[in-house]
Parts: sequence; C-alpha cells; structure tokens
Amino acid sequence: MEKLELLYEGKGKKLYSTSDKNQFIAEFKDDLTAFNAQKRSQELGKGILNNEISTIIFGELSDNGIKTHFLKKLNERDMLVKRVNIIPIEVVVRNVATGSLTKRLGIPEGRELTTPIVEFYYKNDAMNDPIINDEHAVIMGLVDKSEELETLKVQARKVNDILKPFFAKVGLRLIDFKLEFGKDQNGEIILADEISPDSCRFWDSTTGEKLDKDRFRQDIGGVKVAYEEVKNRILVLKKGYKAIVNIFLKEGVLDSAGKAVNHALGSLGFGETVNDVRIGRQIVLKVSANSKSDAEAQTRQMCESLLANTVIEDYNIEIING
Ligand code: AIR
Ligand code: ASP
Repeated sequence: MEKLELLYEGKGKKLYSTSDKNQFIAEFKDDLTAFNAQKRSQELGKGILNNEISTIIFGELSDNGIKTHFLKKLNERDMLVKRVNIIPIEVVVRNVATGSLTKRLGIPEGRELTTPIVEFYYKNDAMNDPIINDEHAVIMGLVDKSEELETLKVQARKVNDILKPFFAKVGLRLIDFKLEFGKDQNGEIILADEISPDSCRFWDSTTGEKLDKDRFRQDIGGVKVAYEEVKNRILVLKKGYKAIVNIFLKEGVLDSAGKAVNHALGSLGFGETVNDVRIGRQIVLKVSANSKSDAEAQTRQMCESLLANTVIEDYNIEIING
C-alpha cells in the first residue's frame, strides 16, 4: 500500500490517503510537543517506537473485542488504518491523580482514585483543548446524538479494564491516558489515533519512575530510553495462537489429484452433484505472537517465503486462540 496524498499533519503523526478510499496510512513522527505545542523538540526514533507500541496495544484491544481503526503495521513508521471521521473530543481516563487533575482540583498528586474517571476535552489546539461536559459536547455539535457520549465513556472504561491488567503484568501502572474515537464509513464509533507513551502515563510499579511523555514535559530527560523500556516490557507479553493455513492450487492450474477424485466420484453416481474437486493441504502451526493480527501477519510472511508456492498456489489463514 502506497502513500498518495498528505491529508493531515498532526503533532505526532501524518495521515496519507491510499488507493483504497477507506484506508489511510498513519506515519509516526519523531516530533515531541507538550502544552499544546508551546514546547517542541524531536527525539530520533520516537515515531518508530510509538508505531510499534500502538500496534501491540491495538492488537491486544481487538483480541479483547474493542473495535479499532488499526489494520496492520506496514513498516517501521507506518500503520495502515481504517478511514474514520475523528470525533473532536479527547477522552481521558484516569486511575491516579496527576497532571491537570491535580492542578485543577487540588487532588493530591499520586492519589489512587476510588474509581476510574472519564473526562471529555474539546480537541482544539487554538483553545488549548478545554475540558467540557456532556452538554457542551451536544450543544457544540461535537457528536450527533447525546447517546454517542455514552458509547465513548463505555468504550473508554473497557479499554482501561483491558489495559490496566495488561500493563500491570510487566510492572507498569497505567496512571491515565487519552483516547480519540472516529466514525467509520458505516457510522460506527471505533477507537482511532494512537496509544503510546505520548498519550498515556506509565509509572514503574516498584520505583514509581515515569516512563512516558512527562519525561519531556518535565525535562526529566531519557525520553527515548523510557519509551524503549515500555516497548521491551510489553513485547514479551506474547500469547499462544493456532494458525491454520489452507493451500490450494490456483484456479486454472491443473489439479490432477482433484481431477482423478472428481472422475471417481462421477463413476460412483455423484456426477450430477459434484462439478469440481480441488485437493489442497492444510498446515497447522502453533505460534506465539502479540495479538491475532500479529500472528496472522507472521504466518502470512511464512506462507510467502516458504509454506506456499505463490506462483501456482493460493492460501488462506485462520488464527484461533490457544
Ligand atoms: N493527553 C491529553 N492530551 C494529550 C495527551 N496526550 C494525555 C496525557 C495524559 C492524560 O491525557 O498524556 O496521559 C491526561 O493529561 P492531563 O495533562 O490532562 O493530566
Ligand atoms: N496537550 C498535549 C500534551 O501536553 C499535546 C501537546 O500539547 O502538544 O501532551
């Protein structure tokens, strides 16, 4: 899939059109911004890390039933995504008080909230992404129906319920994070944007060390090392999948075994029922990968390079858990 036209350039990503009108390519940039781009810098390789981290997290979410815009990772910096119309609301989920919550309401830094909270911010750089309530979102027309706000909240809480234990397994506390949602061509609200240390806060479970963009916001330094640490920790969280590969000769390629069986079936009286027989082979692999889509991508590579003779054979892949 090739990038065609640059459609949009955000602070962390560029978005390109492709030959498929329902698919875009998101390119992850190395730019770092904070406080609505009043503070800017670059960190070589940050985009590559965020692409990799987002890929793993979107995979984990989709394995757990969350619909996202993620289709596949194309290369180091690029991700193929579904085209969506972004809803201009930043949905923030918080488990622990810090950042603007502490500043705005004086809730002590580091206090575990008795229950996770969801907040809405109006996505508008010129206005500094102001916090809004449901009624603001409706009267400003940010959503078409007020029920859509409920969907955003429910989805955001589900994402939190999946990701909190996921990161806890590798010694990371998920402090808070920001999500963006969009509507796909069927009008369905799905998770979009990215999920990375640019958009989440992670604290090391034992040392409390910050492993996210706060290292840049607060001039702590070691931004890239921290992002790399997050990536390396979650990379080991592989799961077992079964990949079932079915391989057949392409239409038009002579399948003599199939022909022979077809003929034999004909002489047994099935000639009126059976019109064609193709005999293929099935390969079942146990693979370990970060998500179903990761397992599928790896199996596809194995098919292309060894398992199938793609000049004369077609194949399909089914991935099941365990
Ligand atoms: N966030 C908000 N706007 C942009 C981003 N990335 C994220 C922060 C933090 C959470 O939302 O990275 O994880 C809450 O941010 P704040 O500044 O409101 O405390
Ligand atoms: N407001 C966001 C942040 O502080 C992004 C930005 O300001 O560029 O992380």
